[in-house]
Amino acid sequence: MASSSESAGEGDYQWPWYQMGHFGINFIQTDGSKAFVEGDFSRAYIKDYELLRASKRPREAKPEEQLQATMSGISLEQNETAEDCDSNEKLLEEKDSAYEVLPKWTSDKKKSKKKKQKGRYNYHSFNEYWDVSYFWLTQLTWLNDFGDQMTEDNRKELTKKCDEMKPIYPIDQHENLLENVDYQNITKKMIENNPEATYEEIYSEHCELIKKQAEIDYHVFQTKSVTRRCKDMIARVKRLGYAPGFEDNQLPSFYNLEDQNLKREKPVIRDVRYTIDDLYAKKFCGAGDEKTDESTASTSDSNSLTESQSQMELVPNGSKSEIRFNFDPETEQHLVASNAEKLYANDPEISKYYYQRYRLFSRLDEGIIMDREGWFSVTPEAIAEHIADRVVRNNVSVVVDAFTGVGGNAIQFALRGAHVIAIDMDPVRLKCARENARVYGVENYIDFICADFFDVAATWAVDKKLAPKVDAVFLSPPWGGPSYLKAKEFDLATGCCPNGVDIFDVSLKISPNIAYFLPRNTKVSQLTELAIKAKSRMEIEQSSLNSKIKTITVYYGKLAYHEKSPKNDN
Ligand code: MGP
Ligand code: SAH
Repeated sequence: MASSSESAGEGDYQWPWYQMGHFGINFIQTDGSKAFVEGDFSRAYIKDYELLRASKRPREAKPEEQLQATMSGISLEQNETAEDCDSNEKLLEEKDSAYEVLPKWTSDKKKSKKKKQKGRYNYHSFNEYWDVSYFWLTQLTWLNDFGDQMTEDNRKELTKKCDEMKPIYPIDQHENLLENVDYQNITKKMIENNPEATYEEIYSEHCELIKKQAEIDYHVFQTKSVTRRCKDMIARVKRLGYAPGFEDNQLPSFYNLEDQNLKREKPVIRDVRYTIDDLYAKKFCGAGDEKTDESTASTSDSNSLTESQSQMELVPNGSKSEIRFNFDPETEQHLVASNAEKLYANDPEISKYYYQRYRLFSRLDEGIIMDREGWFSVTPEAIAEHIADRVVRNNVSVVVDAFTGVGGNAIQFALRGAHVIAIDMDPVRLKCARENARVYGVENYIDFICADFFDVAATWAVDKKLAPKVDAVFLSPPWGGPSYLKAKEFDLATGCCPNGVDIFDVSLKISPNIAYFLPRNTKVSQLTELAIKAKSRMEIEQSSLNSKIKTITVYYGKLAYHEKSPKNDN
């Protein structure tokens, strides 16, 4: 490999990027055939200090302290009780300690009443759920484990209280809490290991363990809810008879890459079979406002369906219907990014991003909306700008953003002059993307398609008539959550969800020009294997943001660095 100080990114790129090295690898494949992959390593030097500084964290808002505050319902009251009964001296054998150690439940009565008035309730963060459920969760499980060490009266009293404490809307996993094995004898091990432990020590450990388990359950529940709302949405779309695509494989030829001022006419998308954009609905289908039975039909499904129903309206129009997504500022304040400080105050995983908020969207205060996953997966604006700068040139004018999320990349592709086909299977996130594109003034240059990317690719492969001519595909799938850096190397196949190798395979059916946005610790060997499939050169570009390598973007096809390779020094 030879290194080169040559600037590959000289010219009109906003951020400089450099070729760092060139490689050629011979492979002998499992079937014995030979393959050769040629490619480059490069690095883009991107800076957003100003945006980072503008997002600064106020001194008093330390998430650790706030986390403590949330726990205070347990720990503070527990301390009071501990003082009251001088319980340091009371060991396991003393009958009533198991009951007296419990903090008093008072204030939550109000909270549960409040929830009742609201009717069906969606929790927008684990802390919100924990806030209404921790007394019940910790005390009912305590009763289950240690009830036999209480007096009959106290046991009865606690049983009654637990009933009152139960939140009106526990998550599915907690509906029959005592039948859930994960919550049985959760602290018993600790006693086995430390028979001298006081009830205070045991109870404190008990609360920690219950919280950890509840958090796991909450995230499983949320993930399932999102999956349900995606499936539900897609099923509805299919029932309406929509197919994702464009009739006559034509997108309008209004793209003028020379037009840096973006003075383009509003694109006229002909015969869009399925779009969530209500502008198109009005223009092409003359959509009215009346809801169909389908949109108002209530189902017994929880959380997810309520949410997706509130997100969309199915609008009848004679034999045709159109799907509209409208952000409702009254009921969806939890999505407003500038409000997120409170919502995620005790969620360090997300508040970390809040204090970098303007680097995600420099116009965040102008109406950007995001759900929880949006916060940790949106591409920082400066990186998205650079990727768009790399992708939207050399006559690339139609870009498929296969995993649009809340639109960080789609917006930049459109700002750079591309027409974007933005796909996401989550109606809530796609709605965020559309609203965010509106904030940046580019919603008319983006087609929003709520569908599973695999379905779209399969439809376009089978029905060539529906497939638009696509110049490049951008891939930024889920990496399995913020913990993707925990493993030394990120496995493309098992780390991405859906499988990252399958994603690449279907993308190749749409275009050989692919930009793949991935974790910085992705296995390089897997990336080169993709180049064999693509029969193309490749380039692995590290995005250095303020001197820290944040992510990588791997370019295939004509998006990869194409200059003659530098001479090998050896
Ligand atoms: P990060 O986890 O914040 O890394 O992700 P960082 O900043 O190095 O964290 P630290 O704790 O090591 O300092 C960096 C960026 O990767 C995010 O801002 C997102 O743009 C992107 N990203 C992160 N996740 C978990 C995903 C994901 O699941 N999908 C996609 N497409 N991008 C992600
Ligand atoms: N680049 C985006 C972030 C993408 S996060 C941004 O800057 O905002 C990944 C997205 O992929 C999520 O929104 C998720 O809903 C979506 N997704 C996951 N599986 C999908 C599939 N099979 N088809 C389409 N979208 C999918």
